[in-house]
Amino acid sequence: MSYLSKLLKPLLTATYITALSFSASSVAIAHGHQEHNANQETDIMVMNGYARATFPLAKTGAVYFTLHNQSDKDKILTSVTVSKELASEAQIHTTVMEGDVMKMRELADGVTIGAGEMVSFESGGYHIMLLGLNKGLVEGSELKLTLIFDGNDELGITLPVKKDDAKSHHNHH
Ligand SMILES: [Cu+2]
Repeated sequence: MSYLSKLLKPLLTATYITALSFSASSVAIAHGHQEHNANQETDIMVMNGYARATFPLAKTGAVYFTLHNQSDKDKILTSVTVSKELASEAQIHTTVMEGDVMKMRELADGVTIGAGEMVSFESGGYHIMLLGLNKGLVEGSELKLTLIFDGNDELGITLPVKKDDAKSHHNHH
């Protein structure tokens, strides 16, 4: 073996190892991100979530989404928390008819999502009520909430703030 090839061989090997470890760490980052989105701790998938945009001085706001329980056990959404910078409190509400009047009521025991089932939180039904908003909910901004299942499983979600869509207008009778 010539002097030159003795010198080059370890250099080439070192380059090869560097390239390999670089691609391995890229894969690890991408994989970690995917796991985060799958919310494997709770087995709950949050779909079509949004908060309804309000005028700037509004003190209350509503959040809607569909929860899909992908586990084989019933799960109870027991409470929801929101950053104190955004609002003073988040409550789980339902909408009931009292005579001809639609009224909202807090569900202190939460909402059960049966094993494998989907439950929609939508205008005129279940919703998350934000109380004591500091600056209203600005269209195009984002909102972070923590959903708590069975009293201790936390699921952090980020939802867009959007204007009322045609469907929810349809429900205002
Ligand atoms: Cu409400």
